[in-house]
Amino acid sequence: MMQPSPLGRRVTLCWLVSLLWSAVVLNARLCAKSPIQLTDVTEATGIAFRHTDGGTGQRYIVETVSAGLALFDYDGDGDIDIYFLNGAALEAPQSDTPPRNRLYRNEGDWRFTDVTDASGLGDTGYGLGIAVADYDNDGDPDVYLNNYGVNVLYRNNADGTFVDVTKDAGLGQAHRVGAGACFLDLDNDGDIDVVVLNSRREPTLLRNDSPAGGHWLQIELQGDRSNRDGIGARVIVKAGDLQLTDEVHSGRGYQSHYGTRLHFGLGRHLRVDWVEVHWLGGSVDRLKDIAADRLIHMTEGQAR
Ligand SMILES: [Ca+2]
Ligand SMILES: [Ca+2]
Ligand SMILES: [Ca+2]
Ligand SMILES: [Ca+2]
Repeated sequence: MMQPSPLGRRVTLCWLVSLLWSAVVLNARLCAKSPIQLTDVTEATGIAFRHTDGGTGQRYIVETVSAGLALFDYDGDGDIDIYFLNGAALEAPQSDTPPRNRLYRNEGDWRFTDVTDASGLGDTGYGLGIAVADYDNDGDPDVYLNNYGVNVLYRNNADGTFVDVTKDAGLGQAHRVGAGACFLDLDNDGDIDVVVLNSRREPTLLRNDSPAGGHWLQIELQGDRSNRDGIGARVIVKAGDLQLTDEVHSGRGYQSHYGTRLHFGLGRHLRVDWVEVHWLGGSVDRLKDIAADRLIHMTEGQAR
């Protein structure tokens, strides 16, 4: 077999060095121009939640899919808080301290406090899906949990605590594997209905037939410079002593999406003083003096 000449080896070596150098330069340029730089700050936030999947080792479906979470302002202070769903033991008997869902209050500046005990939201069911909305239109967000097992509805008491109203609401279907759950106004009558996906069986549709409660406002955004659906926009609604904050997300709960319309319960307020939309990119639109009980559309740049 012919051996490569010394010149051939030098050419090959130069070619390899040149290729490596080009890759380094290209990588450096890509990094320098990247518009996204993400830093993992989890440890400094105070969030110590760990998801439990049941741990049988059998790899049941629910063990492998993790769970949804919710981002919402549970205490009305304008900061978006985080609610994590947890699993539960599937075969072994429950321990004295079973895994629970966890609620973390946003303290600002990327710091969070575990307020699970104080809030009463430490459900111990096997959580998969979650939906958050003000189902009773009293001006605070409520929580629906879609569990492997009994589903749970929590009403917000407007003082940082929640109460389990599952039985009062006629819910609590047992022995179903629920994953996706949606809170939306299916019939456009101003109250929030529920749609639940159950594994291997028909879905559940829950029409809200509660007696007429508080007033409400629904808002649908259309972006121009940011993005068409206003994803990422923060919306603040002010009505008298009530100030509500919500965000437009591109998915909600567990593998669920039910549009980008935001629903705000207004309690006794017949009019809204103003609505502010903080679009991605920093621009702000503000509409003033809006009648309640209607859907409004806001377009980016419409009300500067
Ligand atoms: Ca908050
Ligand atoms: Ca409510
Ligand atoms: Ca409805
Ligand atoms: Ca209704």
